[in-house]
Amino acid sequence: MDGRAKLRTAAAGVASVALGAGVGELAAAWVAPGSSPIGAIGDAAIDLSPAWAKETAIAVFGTADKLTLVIGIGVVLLAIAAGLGIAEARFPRTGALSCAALGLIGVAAAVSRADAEGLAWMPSMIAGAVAALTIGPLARRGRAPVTATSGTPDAVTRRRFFAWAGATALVGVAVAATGALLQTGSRAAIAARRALRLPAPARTAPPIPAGADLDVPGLAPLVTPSATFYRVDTALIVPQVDPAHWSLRVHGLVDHEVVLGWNELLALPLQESYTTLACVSNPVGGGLIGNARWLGYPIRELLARASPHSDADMVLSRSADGFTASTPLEILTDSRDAILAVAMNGAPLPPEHGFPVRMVVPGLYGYVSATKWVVDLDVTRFDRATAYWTEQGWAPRGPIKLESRIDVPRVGQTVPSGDRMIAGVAWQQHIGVSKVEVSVDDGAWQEAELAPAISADTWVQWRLPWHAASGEHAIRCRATNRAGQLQTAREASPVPDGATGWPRITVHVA
Ligand SMILES: Nc1nc2c(c(=O)[nH]1)N[C@H]1C(S)=C(S)[C@@H](COP(=O)(O)O)O[C@H]1N2
Ligand SMILES: [Mo]
Repeated sequence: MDGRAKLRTAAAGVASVALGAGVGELAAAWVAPGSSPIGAIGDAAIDLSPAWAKETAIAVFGTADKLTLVIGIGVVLLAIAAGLGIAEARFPRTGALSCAALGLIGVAAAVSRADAEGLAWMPSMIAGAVAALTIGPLARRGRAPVTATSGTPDAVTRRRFFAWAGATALVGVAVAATGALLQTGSRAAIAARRALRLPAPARTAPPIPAGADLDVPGLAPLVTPSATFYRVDTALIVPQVDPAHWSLRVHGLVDHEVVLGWNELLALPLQESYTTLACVSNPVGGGLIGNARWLGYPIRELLARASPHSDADMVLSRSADGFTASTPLEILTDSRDAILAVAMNGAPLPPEHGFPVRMVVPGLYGYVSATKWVVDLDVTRFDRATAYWTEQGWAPRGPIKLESRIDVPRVGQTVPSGDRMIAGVAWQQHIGVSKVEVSVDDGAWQEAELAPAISADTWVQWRLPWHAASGEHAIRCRATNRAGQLQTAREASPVPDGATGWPRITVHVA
């Protein structure tokens, strides 16, 4: 390759990487605003660089240190990209593979963050893939077209190459700018969440009773880690609410309208409690349920300030993205731990679980109570207002039904014969579970060992030793609540107010 061909293939590399990085930034704005490729690599660079380097950077660049870092990363990346373009033209695929590797570095940087989103890997993965797919064809165009007579590309093919490379780079810059613009809204929210120091609870959660976690391998842990907690909402893009601009308005059928700001909320006496959330869409045996330790302020106290009128019977909560839930007023004003939660399992709410503030109400399915990114409480009446899912045919009120689940053995699992354990969970929040029974192969119901509950607002674990003989076996379970009611055997689908039926699994014993 002559010098000019080298220049063109270098330009091909720069254009491809610009396109990849641009698409990656756009993808980040869409699926994981805390994990943009450049941002993730920049944060990793900050974490990995020695203290003196950070101090020098701050001393030299002051508050522009982050911008300088981003520009620096950009320059280094483009220099690498130029080299990759030349390499790709010489040794086809080396540039493409290196682009993919660059993407993987971004993925590693993004997923290793303490607060990585579930899709944190995606933006850098997409960036690497786009650059890898673009660099080959573009580098070929930069290098190959030569005329027979002079041995160099004629003016037309040269122009055509630069048109292609220029368009690629331009599209890259345009999508990067769009992505960066779309991320500006999230940036303040992400920064605020990272900087937040949670206040100490005025009342801590009761200690978990000894033996509440049976520690059976394969059994759902008693407290669900936030990273694996189920997520259900109507938001395609996770709303990014900056707490500095957050407020909650309580209005409607009240004597006094109340507006609560973020700092005011944090200054109130906050309480910790364990509550098991469940989704009405959870089928029998399903995983749309999780138990966490929440920190928040009792909604009851806030409503007392507003002083609801005697004809009010419902609170329509609304989120920043327009979701609504209808919660019976009496449930929000009785003694249960219905709270405006700011923390989950000891950390600020993850953005996808409602940062900065969500509702948590023991005993009700999420669709009528657990509003994430909550900004408005309208005190109203069931005959005057309807919530999001009620308009889609779901019940206006959603008390959680008594249910149980078999976690061990897993559905369809093959287990070795011998002494095994059957284990699972059971729940009816705010009422509590008093008994779980198990039947193997339609035999007599045997009472399982029930672990102590954290509270009536949480699920409980249970287990039963089982001597497994080889062959196919069917296992069923059923719970009884603390009011003495047996879980119904009647099978109902989730619509309109929650699934029922006894869980049944079949296992193969070898
Ligand atoms: N803003 C908002 N809040 C919402 C929803 C939603 O779609 N939007 N879904 C609700 C439903 S149906 C459930 S089951 C719970 C789930 O909470 P999680 O995603 O934190 O597990 O959130 C509730 N809160
Ligand atoms: Mo739900």
